[in-house]
Amino acid sequence: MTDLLTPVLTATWDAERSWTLDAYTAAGGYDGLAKALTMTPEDVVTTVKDSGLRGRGGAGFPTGMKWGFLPPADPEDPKPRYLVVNADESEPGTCKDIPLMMASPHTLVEGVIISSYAIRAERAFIYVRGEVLHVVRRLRAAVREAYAAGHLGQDIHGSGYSLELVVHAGAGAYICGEETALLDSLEGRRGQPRLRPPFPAVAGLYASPTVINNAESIASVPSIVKNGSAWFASMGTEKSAGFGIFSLSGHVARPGQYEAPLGITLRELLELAGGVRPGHELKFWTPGGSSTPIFTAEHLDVPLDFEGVSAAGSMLGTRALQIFDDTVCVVRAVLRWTEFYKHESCGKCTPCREGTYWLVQVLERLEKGQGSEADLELLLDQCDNILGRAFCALGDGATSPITSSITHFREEYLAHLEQGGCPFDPAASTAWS
Ligand code: L3W
Repeated sequence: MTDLLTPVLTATWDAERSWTLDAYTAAGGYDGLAKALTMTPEDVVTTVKDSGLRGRGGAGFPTGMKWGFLPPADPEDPKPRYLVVNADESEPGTCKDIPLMMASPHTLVEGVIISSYAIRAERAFIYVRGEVLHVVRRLRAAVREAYAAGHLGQDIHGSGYSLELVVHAGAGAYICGEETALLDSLEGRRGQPRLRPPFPAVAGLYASPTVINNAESIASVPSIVKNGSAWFASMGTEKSAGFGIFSLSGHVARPGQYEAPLGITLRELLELAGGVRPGHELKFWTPGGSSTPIFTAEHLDVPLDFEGVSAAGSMLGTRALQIFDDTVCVVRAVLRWTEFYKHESCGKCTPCREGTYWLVQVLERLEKGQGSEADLELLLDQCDNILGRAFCALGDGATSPITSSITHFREEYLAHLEQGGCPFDPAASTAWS
């Protein structure tokens, strides 16, 4: 089964002091940069385009195409170009970028340098979630090492290309993972989403052309440049090329990060991860974090690529596979997620700010068995009034677990009403038997 794994980003995570420049260089690190600097920036963009790499932050937008949206330099109105890495990993269940940056920060730093060279940016930022101070420290140490080795700064390796890289810590707000809220936060303002268009590629940081990509996307670039676009495209599926980190958490024997080609199934991943906890059965799971409609045991063989998951009614998202066994009350799990969205709503738009508040009110009474069957229709109506009407994806994301859980587990919602309370023992889901 382990032949299903494709360790590239994770290849050196178990090496001694894997986060240091010495360990990274010993494993062939910065070879991609050396090669990129022999290519033209346009050729690097073409390589990434041809590889088929799609954004690893949730939306799956083609990375090379996004880079290609930058307007051509205008001599009449010269503006700097920026690269911004979205490392504000905060989605419930999503836990791939933080281990990547802890175990192998130079993979990201090298990716930043190559990507900035490709788009002709001379200043780049890594925006890290505020709560993870250990990650901020580790990244800053890696950036210092990269400067000292001449990988960053003026005239990198005599190429004539210069880049300054800043690691910026956010203040711990989920909304700052939304790309335009992140840019506002980076500019020193309260993080709230901006209206798009204009997209950041046209008017981003300080109203200048900006490429903003997820940390895993940028960390994938060095291996693509080093090994070629055909190598990357030979993995995964035709439309979802390459590999990705699948994060298994919850009721699974060996939770953790499994790097595999897109298109792998949960059934295969569960075999690698030792299965669901002994004596229990898979009840429901998220394919890509809490913003993606939940799946059930019926979906074990859905190919985990962008098209496969969409065709089955959800989203690949961040490949955060949260596994829940038969001891878990789906209503309680959905209520917890919804409380998160209510807490994290930035308040800018009414459907999300008011809607998430009301979703929690109704879910709370249903979970306590105090509502009525009409509350299910009320919940669906509330979701309908948020979906597509919120300013950014946070509102839509809040509705996904609710609508999908009612589709798959309506009977369980009704059981709460019939019994006048939750039929599940919360202690059973946390005890590992
Ligand atoms: C230029 C155009 N650029 C699109 C760019 C756009 C962005 C990218 C994707 O949300 C999803 C969300 C979460 N010209 C363009 C263009 N772009 N058209 O393409 O844009 P979009 O709007 O499809 O997605 P998004 O706003 O980036 C991301 C879902 O991911 N998600 C989130 C997980 C959480 C994290 C985290 O913890 N950090 O990422 C999970 O499913 O719900 O749907 O760059 O500018 N014409």
